[in-house]
Amino acid sequence: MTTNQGLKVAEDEHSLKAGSRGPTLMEDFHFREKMTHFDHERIPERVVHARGFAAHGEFELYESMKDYTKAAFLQQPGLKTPVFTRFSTVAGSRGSAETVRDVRGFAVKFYTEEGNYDLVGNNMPVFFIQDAIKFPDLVHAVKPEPHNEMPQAASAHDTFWDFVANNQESAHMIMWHMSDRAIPRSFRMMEGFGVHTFRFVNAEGKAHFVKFHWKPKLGVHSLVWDEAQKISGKDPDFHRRDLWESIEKGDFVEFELGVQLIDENDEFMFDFDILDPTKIWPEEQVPVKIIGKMTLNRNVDNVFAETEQVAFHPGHVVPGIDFSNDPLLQGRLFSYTDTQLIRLGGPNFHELPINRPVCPFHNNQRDGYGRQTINVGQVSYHKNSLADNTPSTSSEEEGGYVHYEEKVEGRKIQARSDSFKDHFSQAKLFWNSMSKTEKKHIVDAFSFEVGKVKSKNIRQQVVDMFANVDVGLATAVAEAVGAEFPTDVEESQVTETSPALSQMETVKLPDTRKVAVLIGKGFDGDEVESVVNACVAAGMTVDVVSDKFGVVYGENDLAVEVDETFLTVHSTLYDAIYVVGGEADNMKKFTMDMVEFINETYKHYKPIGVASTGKTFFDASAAAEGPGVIADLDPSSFGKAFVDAVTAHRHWDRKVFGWEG
Ligand code: HDD
Repeated sequence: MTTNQGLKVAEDEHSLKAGSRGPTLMEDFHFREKMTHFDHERIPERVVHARGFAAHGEFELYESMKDYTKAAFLQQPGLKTPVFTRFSTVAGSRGSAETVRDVRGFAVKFYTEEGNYDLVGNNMPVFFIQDAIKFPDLVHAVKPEPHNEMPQAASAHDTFWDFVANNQESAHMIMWHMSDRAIPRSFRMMEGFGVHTFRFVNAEGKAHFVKFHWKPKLGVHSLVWDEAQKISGKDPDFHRRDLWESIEKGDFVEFELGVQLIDENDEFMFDFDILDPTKIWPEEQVPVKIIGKMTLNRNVDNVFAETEQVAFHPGHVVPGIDFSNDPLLQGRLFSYTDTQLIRLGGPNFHELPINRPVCPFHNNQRDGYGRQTINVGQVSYHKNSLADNTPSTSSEEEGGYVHYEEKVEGRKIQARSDSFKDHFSQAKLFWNSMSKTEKKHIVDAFSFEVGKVKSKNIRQQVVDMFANVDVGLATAVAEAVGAEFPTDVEESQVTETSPALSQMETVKLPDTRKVAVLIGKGFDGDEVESVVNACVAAGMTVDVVSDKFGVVYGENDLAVEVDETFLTVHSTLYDAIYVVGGEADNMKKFTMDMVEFINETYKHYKPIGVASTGKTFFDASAAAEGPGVIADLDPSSFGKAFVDAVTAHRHWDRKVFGWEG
C-alpha cells in the first residue's frame, strides 16, 4: 500500500495522535489524503437512467449492409466489434429497486475502427413525447414529487398522470408502459429499439431511413406485477444479479440486431409520419431484417469506473449512419454531452478508459478538468504551417464524416407538423394486438397506477383520454378507480393488429430458467435425482431450498447440499418450483414456508412439480392440479413433463382469478 504520491504506507489502522489517548494531528498526511478522497467519492447520478448495469461483449455481423451503409463495422460478414452495453431503469435513483414498472434503457457502445458508435435505445419502440423541448417536463412529472420526494421509481402518482392526460401524444407509449413490457423478467429477455428513424448512407451517397431493433435469443418475457413488487423488496438487485450470474456461469447473453429499412423515396407512403417518435413501423408492413448478433460475455471489473462513468450519446455516429429530422432526436443531440459535463466533471470524459475509442484520436481540443493526454508541441490550432497543418482533416474517401446533404427549406416556426397529430391510432393497434391475458394485465396496470392518483379530476381525465383508444379499456379502468364511465367519445376505429407486438408467441426456452427444489429430510433420492438431472440437462439452474443450510439426507442416503433457505429466498425469485417436501425439526414452520412458496408460485402462473413426498404440502396449499402442475407421474415421464412445463413459462389458462381461459 502506498499513498497517491507513491510513498509506502506503514500504518493504516491508527491515525497519528499526540499520545495513545490524545487528539489526532493535522500532520497525518496519509489520514488526510485517505479521508479527502473518500469524501469526494460520489458524483451526481444520471438525471434519468441512474440505476443501471452493464457488461462487455462483441457484435458480429451476419450479412454485409454495404448496399445501405458504408459504416465499416457493417461491411464484412463475420467481423467482430467490441461493445459495452448498459441496461437501466429510467425514473428511479441510483439505489432504487430494479423490477419497478418503468421503461428500460438499452444503450450499446460499439468500439469501431472508425470511432465509437452509440445506439442509445430503450426496450420500447416509441416515446412519451414528440419534441425534446418537453423532456424536462416529462421527467419532472414522473420523478418523485418535489414537495415530499415520493414515490421513488414509480409512475403511479398524480403528477405523472396529470402530465399524461394533458399531453396526449403520450397515449401510445402509455399503452406500452402499462403492458408487461414495463416489467421484464430479465435484461436478457427484452427487446431493444433505437426508437428514432435514423439514416443509412452508402458509399454512393444513397440514403435509406432505418430503425434499429435488438431481439433477445431467449425471447421476450415479463414478470407479473404482484411478483415484480415483491421482488423489489426480496431482491432489489434482481436484474443486475441475473445478468451478472448468467455471464459468470458462461450463459452468455445474446441479442440479434435487426433493421427496418425504408427507401427515401417512400418517406410519405405511410399513414403515419416516419419522423414521429410516438409511432412504430409495424413489422408486418416493414419487415425486420436480422443483420448480426451481440453477445455479452464479460462482466465489468469495476462498476464505478465502467458502468457509472460510461457516457453514451446518440450523436456518436460513424460514416454511413446519419440522423433524421425527428424533433426528439434533434434535441437529444444537444442533451447528452451537456449532461456529461456536469456528471463527469468537465470536458475530458472521453479520455476515461471506458469511453476511449479503440482507434487513435487527435484534434486541437486542449486542457480542462482532469486532462490526461499530454499534448506535445507548440501548435493547437487549425490551420497552421508550424506543424505542417496537422492534425489534418480527412476527405470523405479517407473516412472523414460528411453530413448527409438533405435538402431542407421552410419558415422558422415553433409548431408541429399536422402529420404528428394522430395520437390514438397506434395506441389502438397496440391494444388490438394484445392477447386476452395481456389486455387483462394492461387494465390491471392502469387500475393500479391511476388508483394511486389522489386527484379524482386527474383520474377522470385519464379515463376520458383512453376512451379515445378503447372504450372497453377506459370503462374497465373507470370501474376500478371509481371514475365516471366515459361518454361522448371518439374511439379510434383502427381494427388492424400487429402480431409482432404481442409477447404470447415469443421464443420459449428452458435455458437459464431458475428452479427451486423445496426439500426436507427423508425424500425419495432416485425420484429427486432424476428430476434434477432432467432440469440441469435442459439448461436450467437448480437451487436446493430448505429450512436451514447444510446437508439434507434422503431415504436412500442421497445427500444434497442446501443452496438457500426459506429465509434467504422467496418464490418470486424463481421461474418454477419442484415440491419435494420431507421432514424438518419444526414441521409447522416448514409446512407454512412450503405452502407460501406453493401458493405464490401458483398465483404467478409458474410451473409446479410435485414429488410423491410433496403431495401433502401441495394439498395443504390453495393450488389445484391443472395447467403447469406436474404431479402423479411415474419417474420416467415426470422429468420431461416438468421440463416442458418450465419451457412453456407461464400457464395463463390456470384459473387463479377467474378471468382466465
Ligand atoms: Fe435519454 C440517458 C435513452 C430521450 C436526455 N437516455 C439515456 C440513457 C438511455 C436513454 C438508454 C442511459 C444511457 C446510459 O446507460 O448511460 N433517451 C433514451 C431514448 C429516448 C431518450 C431511447 C427517446 C427515444 N433523453 C431523451 C431526450 C432527452 C434525453 C428527449 C433530452 C432532450 N438521456 C438524456 C440525458 C441522459 C439520458 C439527460 C441522462 C444521463 C445521460 O444522458 O448520460 O442526457
